[in-house]
Amino acid sequence: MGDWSPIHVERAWLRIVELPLVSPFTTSFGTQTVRRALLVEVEGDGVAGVGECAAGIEPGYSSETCAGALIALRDHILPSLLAGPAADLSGHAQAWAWVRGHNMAKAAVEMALLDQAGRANQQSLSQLLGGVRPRIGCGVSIGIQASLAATLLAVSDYLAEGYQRIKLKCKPGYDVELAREVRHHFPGTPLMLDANSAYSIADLDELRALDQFDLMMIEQPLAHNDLIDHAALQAQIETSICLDESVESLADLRAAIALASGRILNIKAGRVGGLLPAVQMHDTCVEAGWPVWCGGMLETGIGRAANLALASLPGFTLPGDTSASDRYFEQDLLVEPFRLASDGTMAVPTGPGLGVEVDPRRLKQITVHVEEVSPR
Ligand code: OSB
Ligand code: MG
Repeated sequence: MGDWSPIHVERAWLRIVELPLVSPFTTSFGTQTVRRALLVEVEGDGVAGVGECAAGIEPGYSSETCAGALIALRDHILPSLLAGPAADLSGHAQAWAWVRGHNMAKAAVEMALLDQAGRANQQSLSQLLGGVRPRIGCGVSIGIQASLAATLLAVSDYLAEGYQRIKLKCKPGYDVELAREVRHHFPGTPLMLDANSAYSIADLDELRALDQFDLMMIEQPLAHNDLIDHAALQAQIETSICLDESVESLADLRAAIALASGRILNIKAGRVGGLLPAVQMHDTCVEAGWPVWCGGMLETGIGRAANLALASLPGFTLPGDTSASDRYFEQDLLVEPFRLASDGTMAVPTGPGLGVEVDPRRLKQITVHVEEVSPR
């Protein structure tokens, strides 16, 4: 982590934007047709920064929502920050350390501060975090489709674009045939499933049936807050379990490693309370021999830039859910959308901070709410 001089946060704004998705995204917990994102904008010492909150509209992935995060930031997190003196990032983070939970809200303001600090110090976020890779291998996450035929078509389209691995959302009853068909048509393709907590340990036979399809992993098969049953399951299936929802803190991760609740971690800065906590988890996983990859929450180009910077760290050895802007949106909110190269990689931004430029006209078009936060 590079050093930089202390920086003030003089003003802060909360903005909600809505971007329609190119196609509905269905998981075991629901369907999204639009990405509603809460943005945190900060300004101080003449330098601005912006961060994106990962929370969605409904609390189906975690307990956080866009609306709840707005209240947590407006009434609790940002007033603490605006009241404080100039500080470096860990000093600023102290201002909200007293707030329990609200990881996605904290991560959003942390992202804005890192963007501001990077811009003030002419360093990219990747540099600030200790990134080593200029390009990231990208996978794609495919929602539950209306038919198997539609799924096969989506897989073939994404592979043609270059994506390096395919993740299929699954749920009980929509899993074994899905994996069989996709594996049959795409024999050598790196393939994985994500259940978003849709199973219980009673579904052992159904989950064990997936062992025959040479999956890279199955993501979060069991309850969002479980580690014990995941350990029991991992001991009885060959496919590696990747944890997502179950790991929200370093304490969770240490327990998961000690219990062998899985073998791989999906790291999302939002879920774990920020990019710096995410880096700590990366370090812990590297030490434990757990490969990691960068997950996604259907972010706009702002959150996507942060994901790419995080994924440039050395332990991110597996392709992540860091897909190109056009996989999500007709038009992103950036001047230059993120594009996938034909080898399935994307460039990590190199400009200061997040290294992306928000298109002001586009931003205005998609803004549904904006307010300035008052100090305490
Ligand atoms: O479980 O990884 C997940 C999207 C929203 C909420 C949870 C998840 C996802 C995805 C899509 O799988 C990842 C992406 O492409 O951003
Ligand atoms: Mg997941």
